[in-house]
Amino acid sequence: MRQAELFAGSRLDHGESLVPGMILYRRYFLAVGQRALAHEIAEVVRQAPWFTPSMPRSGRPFSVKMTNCGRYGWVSDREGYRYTENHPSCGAPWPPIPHLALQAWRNLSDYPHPPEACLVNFYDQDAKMGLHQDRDEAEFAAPILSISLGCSCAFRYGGLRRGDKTNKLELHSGDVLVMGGPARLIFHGVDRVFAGSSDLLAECGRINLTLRRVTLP
Ligand code: MD3
Ligand code: FE
Repeated sequence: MRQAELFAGSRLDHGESLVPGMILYRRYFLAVGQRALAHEIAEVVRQAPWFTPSMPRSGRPFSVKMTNCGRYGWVSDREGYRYTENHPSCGAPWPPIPHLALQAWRNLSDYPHPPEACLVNFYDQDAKMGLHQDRDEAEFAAPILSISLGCSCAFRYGGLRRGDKTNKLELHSGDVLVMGGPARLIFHGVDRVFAGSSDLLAECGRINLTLRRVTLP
């Protein structure tokens, strides 16, 4: 399919910088692109089933379930947070990153190397994600690119310190958020999901993909 049917605009006419380093591309994935990406993710989940991460030490489960694709996948359990090359329950290598997600990275990231990990988070209507930083990667010069699909959510972001003032933003299906440069290490989380706000996904809820560079190039 031609890019024009899948993606909106180019970065020049489309992106909106919210804070330095953080650019929001509203509805970057058009309806056809969202459906095609949702199908690619269904194939990822077939090869790498959802698992429930849990907190280091306490073992308390996350409300979000997840899987990964790419060379590395992020996992969390009593032993801590880390990137692995294999699925935590079946031991298989992670499936490849969906083609459309790689295209979004090439179009929007301005980083000259491919991403090595793509976390796939699934939120049901009660799931949320507490305020955190993503700092388990060795490479901080690469941005993190997030793609939202399905139900909308209330996303929260702050500054480089946990106590910094935070802002709220609604993320909708097809939105792409690029967090690079001075925004790469800001605190962020998901306060809530708006049940019934989309019927893109068969399972009612929200999927978020985050594409990341893990190692130094
Ligand atoms: C800001 N995911 O997977 S995406 C995560 O909606 C994560 O599932 C959320 O936080 C989600 O780690 C938020 C937007 C996002 C992703 C990565 C970031 C914002 C970010 C990295 C740095 C700063
Ligand atoms: Fe995060």
